Amino acid sequence: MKVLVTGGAGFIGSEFVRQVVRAKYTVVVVDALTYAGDLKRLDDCKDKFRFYKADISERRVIEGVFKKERPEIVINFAAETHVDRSIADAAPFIKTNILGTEVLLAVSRMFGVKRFVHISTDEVYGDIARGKFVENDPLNPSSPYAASKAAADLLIKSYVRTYRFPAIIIRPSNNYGPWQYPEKFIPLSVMKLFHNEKMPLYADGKNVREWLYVEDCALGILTIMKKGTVGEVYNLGSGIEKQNIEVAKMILSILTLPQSRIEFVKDRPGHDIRYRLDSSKLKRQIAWKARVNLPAGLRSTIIWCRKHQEWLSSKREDISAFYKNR
Ligand code: NAD
Ligand code: TDX
Repeated sequence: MKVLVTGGAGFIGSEFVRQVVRAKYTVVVVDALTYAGDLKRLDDCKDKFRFYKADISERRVIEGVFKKERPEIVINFAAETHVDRSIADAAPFIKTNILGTEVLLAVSRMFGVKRFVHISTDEVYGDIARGKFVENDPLNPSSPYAASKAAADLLIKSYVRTYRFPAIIIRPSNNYGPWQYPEKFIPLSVMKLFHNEKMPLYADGKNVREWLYVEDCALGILTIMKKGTVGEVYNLGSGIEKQNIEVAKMILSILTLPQSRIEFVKDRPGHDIRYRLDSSKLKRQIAWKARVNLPAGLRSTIIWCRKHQEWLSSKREDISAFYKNR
């Protein structure tokens, strides 16, 4: 089977590419290589896939790739992904996450793709003070990022209903692990600590996220790609929920640094209080379960960050330029 992976040079996409190559699929990667994309993530399997530097919102270019490659499965990771950037400027989020998804849907339909797997997010539901979100809960996004992801989900649902288009939507919770772009909370904090800076915690640090190790997430996606039912939505969460301040303290303890290295900073506007997914549908239907616990995942992420300080540092200028201009 030939799989076309968009956003394969990104954080989760690259881990998925490694796993799908290992599973002996023929793999084609499409990625625009934005600030967040980096082919270095795929150095260890670079001769195992064909690569196209292309923007998913450019219909003619995407048609050209499909004409040449004729993929049977399409899996869409490509997106603008940082909530803070979407608050500063929503336009690229609309272009890639909504228009880009529409182009992929239209072209996949035109070429008779057998299975279209879209990577959505837990953020489409908004936040939840108590309990867990199930797949048919209403979408109630808080940030422009989450709104653009929710729009894509609705478009896909309309394709399923109108054209019987064979799509599956997956909604993962917060990922962390090797190769995450260090604008996101965990690698940003580790990188700052390495540079003798403080880790910035928004507000009082009490916001809650459900943390999923990237290898577990990619394996979950691969399993759903193989065994999932078309037309369905699957939540993909670890069940490991923690306040940001608890995560911060765990990182400091691994690095044997004092809690005075935490700095409370101005909150993100519209900051979602708590995310939590009910992933029992996935466990019931497909038998997937997260394997990596948070202490072990954080430890290996920090070891990875130490080994890849040069890569992390190469992104520092871009990240401080963004946060300076906020
Ligand atoms: P990332 O920002 O690390 O990577 C995104 C990739 O998409 C990059 O390689 C980038 O170059 C590429 N890209 C961006 N715009 C493009 C375009 N117009 N055309 C082609 N390629 C383009 O993101 P990630 O963290 O790996 O997230 C992957 C997917 O998973 C996204 O759809 C995101 O919404 C979703 N998701 C992420 C998380 C998380 O915690 N990281 C959680 C839930 C869902
Ligand atoms: O400097 C920071 N300080 C801080 O306290 C940053 C960057 C974040 N935070 C907080 C905000 C969140 O409560 O940490 C938590 C995690 O923040 P992010 O890493 O920005 O992730 P989040 O906003 O939760 O969104 C992530 O998970 C869902 C991904 O970036 C999305 O792409 C995914 O859909």
